[in-house]
Amino acid sequence: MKIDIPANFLIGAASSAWQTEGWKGKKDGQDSYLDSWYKNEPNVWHEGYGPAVATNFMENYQQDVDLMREIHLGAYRTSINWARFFTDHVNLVVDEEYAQHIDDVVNALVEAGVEPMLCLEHYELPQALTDAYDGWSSREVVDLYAAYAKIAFERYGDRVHQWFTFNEPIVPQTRCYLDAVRWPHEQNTKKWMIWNYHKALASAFAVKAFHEGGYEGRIGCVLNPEMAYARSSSPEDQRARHMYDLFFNRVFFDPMVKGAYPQELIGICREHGVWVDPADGDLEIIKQGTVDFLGVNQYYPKRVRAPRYAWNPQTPFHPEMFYEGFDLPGRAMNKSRGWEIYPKVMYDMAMYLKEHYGNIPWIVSENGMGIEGEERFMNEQGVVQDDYRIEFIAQHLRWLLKAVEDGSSCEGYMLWAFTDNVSPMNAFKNRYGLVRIELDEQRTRRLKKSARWYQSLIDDRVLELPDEEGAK
Ligand code: BGP
Repeated sequence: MKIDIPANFLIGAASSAWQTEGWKGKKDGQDSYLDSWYKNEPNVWHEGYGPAVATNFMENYQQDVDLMREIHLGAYRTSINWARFFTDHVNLVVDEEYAQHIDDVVNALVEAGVEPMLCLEHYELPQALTDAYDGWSSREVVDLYAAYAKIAFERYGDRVHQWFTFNEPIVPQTRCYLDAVRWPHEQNTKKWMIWNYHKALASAFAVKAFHEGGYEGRIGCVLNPEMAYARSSSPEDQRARHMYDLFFNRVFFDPMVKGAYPQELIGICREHGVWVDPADGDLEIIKQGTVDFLGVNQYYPKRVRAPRYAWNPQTPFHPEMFYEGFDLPGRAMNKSRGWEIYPKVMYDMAMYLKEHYGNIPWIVSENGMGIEGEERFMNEQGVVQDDYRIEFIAQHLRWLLKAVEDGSSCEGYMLWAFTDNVSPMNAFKNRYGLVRIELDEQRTRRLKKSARWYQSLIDDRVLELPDEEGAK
């Protein structure tokens, strides 16, 4: 079976600053949240690898850009490392050396014909702002972020025309303050909600500033909605799905796309003492600062059922009160990552956006497959024969293209990731890249088989699937 890829459908790849850069040239006071976590809890990072060296993108970026050029990549998203962008985060003194590095990366991409996309925060909250204000707990950080956004637009806006305010803004506080599974292991559901809220507000300020500045292009946010599926058609399981969607998807979709929080969310949060009291005028900013488009990171389905046990009143309030995870028997799995593989998630998310969010323009900003021990699949020339990745991308793209055919306004697909890079805790355990990174001193790069296949997709604009798959 052959499927045509529309001529204007973007095919790119993504990464982030902290997962690639390494610490070369980093100055005192420039630790991000990730750097602090790595320093404070090194034992949970796979084989001790972490952000310290990463892929040494600081020194090796040109090699990556050359490889992007070689496979005709359409676009590359990375982030500005907010923690490194200033030498003084409170008085906003720009680190010219680091800012120049971003200039160099952007210029190299433009020169190579690869569209640069920049994200203002991919978990790189400066530790200095946590020390001074407890991070997003404080309204001050919203203002400092808004000021940072303006400086970034002013500096790079002439060459960068697609911006993202955050990558997965819900994630750090969910892991740290809701589930408390990550350093600093502080459980505080109200703080989780305050961080969600301040980030939505900060995003709105940045969007407004971008529009008011009259820059060319558009601005959105990269979200990680989890397409939620109920175990069964029972009203109880359906309600569990609804609640999961409300607390983890709509909590960002609604303010960012519709400009207001769902009343139901506000009501339940109030009931449990975890709602936030917005400052005067803030809700108006959220209303005015809705995004132009969305990036959607999509890896796996979230399956839920109604909870089987009554909530323990001694346990702090958690939305899990309303749902329980459910493992579908027989599901396909990526065992390296522990994530279910269900390519139809792309189609269902596309239809969800079409139905509930006015078919806002969007791209798949991340999708991909992290596999452990990829050296097993190297041929004699040292090229990883990652047929499983090709199959994974093909199946997901197939559903996405079907959604486009059915009227979804999805405009592109960006693979996570261009090169192998550092995952939170898993470090280099699971490899995601089209490009293999050796953990030698140079961090040697080599294209995998999937990179050449990706190139053929870009060049021929045809997705070919084995016939038996097409018949399924
Ligand atoms: C997304 C993040 C990425 C990346 C990816 C893969 O949630 O935006 O930064 O890490 O997931 O997940 P992981 O690295 O945990 O395997």
